[in-house]
Amino acid sequence: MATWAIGDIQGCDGALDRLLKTISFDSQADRLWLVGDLVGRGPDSLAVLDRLIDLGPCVVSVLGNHDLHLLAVAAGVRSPKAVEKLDHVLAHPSLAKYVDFLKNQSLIHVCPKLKAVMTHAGVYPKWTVDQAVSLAGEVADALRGTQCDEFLCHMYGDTPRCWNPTLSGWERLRFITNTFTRMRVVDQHGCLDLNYKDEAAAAPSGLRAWFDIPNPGLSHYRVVFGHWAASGLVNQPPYLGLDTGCIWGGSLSAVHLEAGHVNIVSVSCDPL
Ligand SMILES: [Mn+2]
Repeated sequence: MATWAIGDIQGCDGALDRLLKTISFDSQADRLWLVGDLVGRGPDSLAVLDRLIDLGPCVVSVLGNHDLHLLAVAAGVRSPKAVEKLDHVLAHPSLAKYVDFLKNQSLIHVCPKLKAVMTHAGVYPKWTVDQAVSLAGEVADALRGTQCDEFLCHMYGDTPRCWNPTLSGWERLRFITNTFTRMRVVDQHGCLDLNYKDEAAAAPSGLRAWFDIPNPGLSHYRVVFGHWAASGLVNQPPYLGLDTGCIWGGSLSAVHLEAGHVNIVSVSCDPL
């Protein structure tokens, strides 16, 4: 049995198919971890969702910003844009099934046995794993609750930039959602800068990648994430960034989590 973690798919079902064949993925024996952004921008988000639903319980995914965006558009609180290529999902008679599948994914997945944590963008440097799980649960409750559409409506925005445990209401949920799904760099006070999207190494002075800030709360855990295509593969123990830019004509990557070393398998992707 193997656990494979795969980077941002973003509707690239052809690449996902090739990658699963390359790693000889066996849905009866193996497990698949997905760092989120399953859909959006790529040619076939619908096929990705169908494939993942068909694969069943061997799939564990966390939600990315594009997945949440699909939920917001499906709820009618945001307008679809052609560039997202979500029309086939949104017009599908079984849209509710896809919405339900996404709403039942979390913002964080923790496996004590593998000593691994997975989120889409990262783990906020001031949070322990237990705190992160608890805070992610607040967003999961909002997504699955009766105020889901209101949450999706209030989810958008770059503020508050700084964490304060006394944050409440939509602002609290927005900060938590932004850290798990959009964070890349933080300033010296630990406040988010959600505008910077270039590679980590080129960050202007005063801004650092979230994974360059020591976080004793993550000790003994490997942290698997995606979202940062400009930085490509991040192999900086305990951090493992897997967005190798499939959507941009880069590659789709998988890593075998039980392997003693970082064993990366990649397939090349077609440019859009
Ligand atoms: Mn993303």
